[in-house]
Amino acid sequence: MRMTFRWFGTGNDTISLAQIRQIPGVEGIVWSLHDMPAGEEWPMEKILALRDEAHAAGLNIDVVESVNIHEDIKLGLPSRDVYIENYKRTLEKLGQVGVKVVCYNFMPVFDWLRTELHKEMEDGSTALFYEKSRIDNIDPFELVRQINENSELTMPGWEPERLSHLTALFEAYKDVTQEDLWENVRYFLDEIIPVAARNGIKMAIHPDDPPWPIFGLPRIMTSQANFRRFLALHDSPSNGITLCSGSLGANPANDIVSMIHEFADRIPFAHIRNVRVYENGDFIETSHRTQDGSVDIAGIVKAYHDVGFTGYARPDHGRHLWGEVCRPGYGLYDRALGIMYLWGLWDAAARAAADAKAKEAAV
Ligand code: DNO
Repeated sequence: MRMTFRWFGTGNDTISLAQIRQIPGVEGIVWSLHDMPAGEEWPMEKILALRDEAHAAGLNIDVVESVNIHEDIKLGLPSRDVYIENYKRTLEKLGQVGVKVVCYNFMPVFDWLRTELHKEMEDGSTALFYEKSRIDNIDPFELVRQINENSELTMPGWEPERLSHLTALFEAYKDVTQEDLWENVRYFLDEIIPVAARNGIKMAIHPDDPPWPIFGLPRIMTSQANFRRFLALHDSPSNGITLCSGSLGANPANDIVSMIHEFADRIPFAHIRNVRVYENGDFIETSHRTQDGSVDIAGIVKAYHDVGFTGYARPDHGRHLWGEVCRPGYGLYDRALGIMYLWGLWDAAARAAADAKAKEAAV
């Protein structure tokens, strides 16, 4: 397991590279060019500048999250080919600077979705919260207005620029079914995966968050069966998944340990976090500790150890602690605590395996 930490860039993040460097066992940042609109080719100068900055701080740039997919690709419009060509050029450049994994998602219109960014918990910390009945009953335009009003730094995927075309987007998706989305993702993979493979890159699709359709928009990356179908669309090590325990964990029917065992060699990137799921379908993002939420983080880390996971991992969203002002879900403190918990579980699993081996050898 190679530990990384998501970083939004100088001037765009409250956390410095020097701080990240001091978290035990972190070897790289998970980065993106956050000012590049989806569909545009990334300029090499910007990629090189980011690389030099990270390397000067002693951190690698092996993982990109995300190179976003233009809506025309998800919609399957004829104009998609231009955006797919741009995507290929970007992948070639990323391959040249040594990027190994590119995370992306195929969610129509919205990326991740929450109803509250600072829900107060019993201990006084705050966390990201999803209230199911509110989503079921709210007009998406009103939700976007509220989110943008209350957030100092926008959430990734919720940039005002992207959401300014909301009306047109809803109209465009009106007749798009889940099967259409499957067909459109297949078309994208057929074009992209050979280029990724040639450039030493593993593509890693992120699950939909939450893993069910919202506002009548189709969502397909939601379950073990659907990931199986997705991986079969293009049977190449470069066609992989970002296994996000928090996104998938919002649906208690998802068995993440089973997914790790089934998809082991197709998981180049793991997002590890916990959520507490309530009976009414609400969920809140808790600390990483197993007992604090509904997701078996201890079982998940052990499963990664058992399958010999050598991919990249990062702690995912944390709570906001100790008065920290930061991007929603992306503070320093709780994610650093999360990393130490993940290492603790990993090291314990490694020790148990070594002890068992020694015992066997002694018999
Ligand atoms: C939220 C993130 C997502 C993720 C994208 C991947 O915090 O996990 O925004 O980066 O869905 O493309």
